Amino acid sequence: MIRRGVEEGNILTHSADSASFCLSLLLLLFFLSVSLFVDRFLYAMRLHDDQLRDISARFQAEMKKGLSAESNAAATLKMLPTHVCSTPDGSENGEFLAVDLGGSKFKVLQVKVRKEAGRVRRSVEMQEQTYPLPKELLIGRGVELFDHVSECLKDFLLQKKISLEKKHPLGFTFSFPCQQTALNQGLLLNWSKNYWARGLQGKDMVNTLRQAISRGMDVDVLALVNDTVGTMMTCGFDDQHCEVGLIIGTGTNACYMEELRHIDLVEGDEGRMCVNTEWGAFGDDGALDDYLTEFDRDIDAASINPGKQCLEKMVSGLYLGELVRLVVLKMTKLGLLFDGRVTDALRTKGKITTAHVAAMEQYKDGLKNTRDILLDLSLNPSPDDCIAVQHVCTVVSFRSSNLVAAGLAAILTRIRQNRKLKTLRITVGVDGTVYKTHPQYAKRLHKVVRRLVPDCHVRFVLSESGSSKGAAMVTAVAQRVTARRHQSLSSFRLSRDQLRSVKARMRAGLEAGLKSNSHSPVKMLPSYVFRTPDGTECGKYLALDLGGTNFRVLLVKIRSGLRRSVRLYNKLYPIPLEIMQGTGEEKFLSFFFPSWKIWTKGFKATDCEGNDVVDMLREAIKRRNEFDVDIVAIVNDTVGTMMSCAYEDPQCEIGLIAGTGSNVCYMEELRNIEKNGLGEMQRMCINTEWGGLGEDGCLDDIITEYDNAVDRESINHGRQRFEKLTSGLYLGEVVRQVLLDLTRRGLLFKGRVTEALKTPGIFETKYLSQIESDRLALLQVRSILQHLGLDSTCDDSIIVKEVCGAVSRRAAQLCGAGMAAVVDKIRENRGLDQLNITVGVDGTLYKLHPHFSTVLQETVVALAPQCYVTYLLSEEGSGRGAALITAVARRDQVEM
Ligand code: 0WK
Ligand code: 0WK
Ligand code: BGC
Ligand code: BGC
Repeated sequence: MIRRGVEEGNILTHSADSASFCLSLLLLLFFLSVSLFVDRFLYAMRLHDDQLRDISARFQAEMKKGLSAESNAAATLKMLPTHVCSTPDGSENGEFLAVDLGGSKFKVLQVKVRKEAGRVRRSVEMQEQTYPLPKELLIGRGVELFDHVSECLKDFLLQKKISLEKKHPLGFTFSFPCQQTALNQGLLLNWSKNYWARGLQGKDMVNTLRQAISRGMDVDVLALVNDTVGTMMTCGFDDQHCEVGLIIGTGTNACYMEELRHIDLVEGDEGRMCVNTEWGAFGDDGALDDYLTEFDRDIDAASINPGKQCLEKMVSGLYLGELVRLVVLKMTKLGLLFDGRVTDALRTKGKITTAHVAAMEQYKDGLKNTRDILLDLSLNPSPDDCIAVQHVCTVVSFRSSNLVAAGLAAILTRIRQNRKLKTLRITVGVDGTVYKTHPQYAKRLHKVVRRLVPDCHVRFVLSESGSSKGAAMVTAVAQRVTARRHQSLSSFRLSRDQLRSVKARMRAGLEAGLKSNSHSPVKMLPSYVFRTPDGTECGKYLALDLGGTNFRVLLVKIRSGLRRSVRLYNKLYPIPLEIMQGTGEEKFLSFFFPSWKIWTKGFKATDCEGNDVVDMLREAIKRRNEFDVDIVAIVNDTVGTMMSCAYEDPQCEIGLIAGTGSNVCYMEELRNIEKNGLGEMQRMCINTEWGGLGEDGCLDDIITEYDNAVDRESINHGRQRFEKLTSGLYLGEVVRQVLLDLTRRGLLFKGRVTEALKTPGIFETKYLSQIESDRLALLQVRSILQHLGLDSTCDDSIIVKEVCGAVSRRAAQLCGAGMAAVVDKIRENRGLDQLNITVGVDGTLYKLHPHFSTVLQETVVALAPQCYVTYLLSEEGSGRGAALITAVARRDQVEM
């Protein structure tokens, strides 16, 4: 009663009759005098509002320092990005496991979030199990600590009869500072509280847990969450205004939703992200030195992490009891308490716990508890000793709540200023034994906060179910995003068996195409090139190179003999779209389409298909009547590329183009080519035109809805299906279709389908190469998207990069499967167990994409292990090859 009176400063109103009035007045005065005497002794711990405002201002300054990339390293408030970008939005759903490590209790939980039919609100069911955490594990080998976590997790699954076979998404609440670059990744910066397990600092805690878990359980660790973040999300489940998480427990810390544009350590400037302030370290640089007392210094010196966690050691449960003990010990040594008689117990570290402090400050039984506790310390307390010690507790715990209030005030002010609000309405989710169990802590804190930030309407919500419900929410979001994303991208992931079957289908296409009167979509066009160059070629030749990204005119000088060489001069000419899709007459000579067959890629000039292009070119040259050329050869770019490379490497018998289009040629045995009038040479180069594979539906099982959309919008609907899965003209469009779908489903670009995203051809394949380059930071991905008029967040950039990767990887694998079919056919043609062969390659996709060539080569190795394939990049383009072919043809004409 008296104590409450003192606390609230209105004692005299309670006692009506004169005698008891005098008694209570006496008691009050006695109480006050003792308290005042303690107040004087602990003057340095009694912080008034100006001091709190001063601390709050220092705190705000340090927050800014921590948010800025330049000063973060020096900042004590590490302001760690958590990659949690939104509070629960009602769509979370599913069953999740959660591990809660770092608080006073180590818990394993299962959280079921369900949307029941006909009910607006989702229900959350939780089952949990607390497991012991032997002290030696906290300071032993880190792997043993995580092995213990894994054993408890297994025990939990068995106990709760949760299937071990089923894959369980898991959210890991880990209450220590972690540097995170993603939700499912976090490097431990340092231990705190009473944890000091060896070998884990700097390690990824998600991987560490995954490695520990692997035995006999199928658990997918999807999110690493700090307990403050888990607490904010838990309270955010019921209160959308909850954007701050606060822990006052064994340790102390806070997180809040910061504007992304202020977080330098994360790319993106739209929206918000939750930042884990790790405020326990505030003061580690001396910023609180003028408020530190000798007791704080003693606590720090005796701790397992001296010099670290300055604020935490003034505030949190691991230290409050010890602070009280040190104060009481000092006062006793000074003869101010217990007549100066110090006991061993009082000298013993940890003998007064924070639970004791809470008990001593109980309204009703506080003094009695104090007496009992002091007796337990073998002390013989007088009544005023008890009052004094109780008041020491009050001063110590009051300072704690005041310091927390100062930190919170800094955070709330920053949020209000970020949002340019006059008044901020916000909820703070709280957890931790000190806040929960100390009788007056919460009230004191609320009061001081409201005094320090009157322009913030703050609601405090105690987290009833710990931080794991929140961790489950974060995991649910992660799972949903990942699942949806993976779902869209899973159709691009081809298994080894699927690739083997594509190889077999390509092989079947090659075989069928060689048949006379075949209708195989793989045209297998004879090139009439019977052998590769042998160095005897010589002469000066013109060459035209039409069909790739650039149209080139070349002059090629070939010298034979010892000083054999090929020198060429070339000039690039743009081909305006209106000519590509105008009349045939407006262009021609030696080019790279299935001559007198069909246009492919971006070409659609009229009156060409089915006509002899050599004639058309001759006509065109005649129409100009300015010069005379003798068109000797028409060569497909694959053949030109093979010849050009074969000039360097005689083993080169395959030409591959992975560029705007996609195609391959190779030296086939004449006996296998059923087409008429092909002479008695041994081999001939066949232009496969493999781009047509799938026109008969043989690829429909791997073709996705996105590919069909690209085909529908192309100028040659239903044609070149393999090409549309593998070549540069289309990959960007496939990516655009996937991004469009993900955006329409709200998984990307905040669901905003912009005109840019709807514009065919806007996502050129060159962007894939740029976006997938390992050197490119997410920021640059964002600037590419920006350039395309697509405003994106950092998560968006990650998703776009993943989509580009999935589409280009599939393209490279499919080309690899096709190439495996070709090299295995050549090997079998020649009855070889092993084939050594070189592929001449050209094309911007193969040359410029960071991973395409590697993935293609790896796929060939996997699907054609008996073929040792060397890849030779064609430096000079296929024009050189065309000139070499012309030289051979010329010489053959002369010899005939
Ligand atoms: C309960 C939460 C846990 C957090 C703890 C903090 O579930 O994640 O670490 O509160 O309070 P303490 O147990 O340290 O007092
Ligand atoms: C360069 C060759 C040309 C071929 C082109 C293919 O000289 O004949 O068509 O490569 O690559 P793209 O330019 O389509 O990427
Ligand atoms: C840790 C924080 C944690 C806090 C509360 C501190 O020691 O560094 O990560 O949130 O304790 O558990
Ligand atoms: C054409 C081929 C050419 C390939 C690479 C395809 O569209 O049909 O003839 O080799 O593109 O340029």
